[in-house]
Amino acid sequence: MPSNPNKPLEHGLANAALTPAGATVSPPSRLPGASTLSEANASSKTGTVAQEGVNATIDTLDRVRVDSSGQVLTTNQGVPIADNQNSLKAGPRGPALLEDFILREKITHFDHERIPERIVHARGSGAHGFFEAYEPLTQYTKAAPFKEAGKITPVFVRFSTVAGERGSKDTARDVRGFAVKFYTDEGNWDLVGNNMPVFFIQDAIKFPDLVHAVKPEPHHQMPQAASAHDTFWDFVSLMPESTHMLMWQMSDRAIPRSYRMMQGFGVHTFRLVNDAGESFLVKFHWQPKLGTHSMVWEEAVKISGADPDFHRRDLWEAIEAGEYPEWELGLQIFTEEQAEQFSFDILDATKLIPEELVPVQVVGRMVLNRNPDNFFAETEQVAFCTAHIVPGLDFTNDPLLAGRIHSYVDTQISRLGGPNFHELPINAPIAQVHNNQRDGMHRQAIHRGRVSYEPNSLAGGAPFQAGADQGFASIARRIDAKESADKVRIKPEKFADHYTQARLFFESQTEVEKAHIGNAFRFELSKVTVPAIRERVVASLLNASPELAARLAQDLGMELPAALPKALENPAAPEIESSPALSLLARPGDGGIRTRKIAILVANGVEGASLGKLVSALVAAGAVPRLVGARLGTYVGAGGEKFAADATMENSPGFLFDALVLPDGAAAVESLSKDAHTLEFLRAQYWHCKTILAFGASEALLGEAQIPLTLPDGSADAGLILADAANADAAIADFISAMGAHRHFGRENDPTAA
Ligand code: HDD
Repeated sequence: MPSNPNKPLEHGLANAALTPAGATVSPPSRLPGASTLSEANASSKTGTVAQEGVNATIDTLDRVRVDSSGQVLTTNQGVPIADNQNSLKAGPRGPALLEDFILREKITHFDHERIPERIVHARGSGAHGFFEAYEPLTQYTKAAPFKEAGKITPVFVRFSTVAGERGSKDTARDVRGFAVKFYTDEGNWDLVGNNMPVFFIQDAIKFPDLVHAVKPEPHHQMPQAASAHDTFWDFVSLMPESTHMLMWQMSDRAIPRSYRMMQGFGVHTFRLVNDAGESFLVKFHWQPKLGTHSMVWEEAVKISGADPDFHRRDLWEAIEAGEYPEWELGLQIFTEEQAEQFSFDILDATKLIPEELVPVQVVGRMVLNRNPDNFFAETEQVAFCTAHIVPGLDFTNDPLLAGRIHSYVDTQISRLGGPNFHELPINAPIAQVHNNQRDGMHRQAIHRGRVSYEPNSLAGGAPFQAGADQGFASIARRIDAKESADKVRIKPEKFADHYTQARLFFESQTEVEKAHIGNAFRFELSKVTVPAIRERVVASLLNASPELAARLAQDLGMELPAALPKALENPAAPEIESSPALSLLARPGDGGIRTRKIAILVANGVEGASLGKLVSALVAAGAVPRLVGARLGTYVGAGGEKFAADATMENSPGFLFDALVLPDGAAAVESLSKDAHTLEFLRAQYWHCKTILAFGASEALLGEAQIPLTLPDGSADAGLILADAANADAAIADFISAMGAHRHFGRENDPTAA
């Protein structure tokens, strides 16, 4: 089969002539006479009202999809292969022959199947979807996705960790990448953000240093996907501007429960530009519909062993199940004049704009509704570049952004093997591409005619400049209203305030979150082998939070050092001291349990009636119950009912589930109690603060696992529900509502802090 199934049609040939007998050729998605890749993808595919389950992006990939079902095996030249088992040899026991072009093509291709992994964000997962605008935003921007209510723009999104290599675990303590490619009618717009709204450094010139510090140490390539080592903390302790970001990175944001349950941020201040050429400053926020939820650290560590693909699997399974993850896009729109009044500089990526100063205005939603067909072709080859913006958007002078505008295009050239990476199907815009750029490695487009320059008369002057009305035009602005524009290597004054917002973040957390931040610093610094580095970190933190620094000094068994000298002794007074929106727990979602995974332990003799009711209630609430036994196969209940186990306690340990149900039935409880996995399962659920429902006789298992029935302060544990046959309905309802609270942190018991 030809690799392009539409080839015969493009050339006006009858299908039958080049198609193996019985095979069908899909209709051409490529327009006859089209001269570039993107012309195949008419933008009329957008602009309709969002339809759940329909995704305009993927239609455009039809021309490159290969369906080999029922087809004959061929070489890359389309030559049918008679034998794929034996290489060509001089006799059955003779030497293999150089002539064997089939063997050589296969091996040669295989030898080159890997491309360099991303220098950062190598580990990631992607999905297709769409963005839908709620209202026209034309008063602020002429950008295509915001032109009218109901406007649909296809997107491809890639989530990632930063430090680990391509095959590393998903649940590392790390920042998560949140990169969105909008295939707009007027070209591709890449919003390449993270799940945290600030960054470690203020100037791109420090990025290679930051990355070299956090990556495995160069002499022995350890540790993998972890910041808990000397070089990272050495660097950041010498860069106090990183303090605010360190607070975020040590918070539970760095161990999200799911990609579907984390926020995304564009980080930098960007510009919106309207038709009249007026510009407004803007920050981008993605808010997950499921709320923001995280793991606890010990759970993340264990999951990384039991299922290193935990987040990848979670995203994939949710989309396959039709539980499409959804985020709302929020904008903080503000003016230059407002920005000048702020106590911080909006060009400084280590600062955020508290929602109390500029509220977040929700302008649309993004739904991810299709998994990629092929990981390499889509998720690996997708190339995000901060330089990819469209008319209606513009940059600011953020010096971190400036470096990024260069870096992403540059890195794709080496990662994807040349300057034509925009022609890869996943990267090709749905807007048409017409320019005089030619040739280069792996060029796909076949340009017609002899003109590849401008101005020209031989092609009637085409392609023409669009002009400022239609085309992208950088807005004209004075470089700096206040100062002369001397060439300098200095920072604006407010950049030197490294601690005010670090304090704001810490003070905005709940007590539980503060404790987790402290634990995370303690863990990381306890892995640092050079005491002077630990001291420097604590000395720096003292400027942000004496409470945190004092706790750390105690936990690390060291004297509280003197505070690190500050770059700016008297920064401008902050507008606010606390911003509740910065707490992860401030966005619980709707309290529902959709897509939550629940383990129901089973053994022979389980009491079936309560389990039947439970499963129906969980499924009705959108949750995913799984029967977990000591082995796979069928178990027989007390009433003779049959239950098939979906998983075993060995292959799916307790920490992979959001909640646990222990069944009733004396015989079942007895056999479960004899299996050490049961008690491990139960303890993991309990100490990771998850909801547990124990039916009837299974209460005995709680005792065996030494699970306290009340919280350490003596109060009732809302996440531990005991049920008997009489109150089963009420208990199931309590279980579902307790699970909606996600975690029951009152159980936490930190020996060092005690
Ligand atoms: Fe970056 C990848 C996000 C600063 C240079 N970055 C990359 C990805 C994300 C971010 C999400 C993965 C994209 C994908 O899934 O393919 N990076 C950020 C954010 C930053 C940031 C939110 C700060 C606000 N990055 C940053 C700087 C530089 C880079 C300052 C260089 C000067 N980033 C890169 C890169 C990567 C990258 C080397 C590696 C792979 C790639 O671009 O495609 O160019």
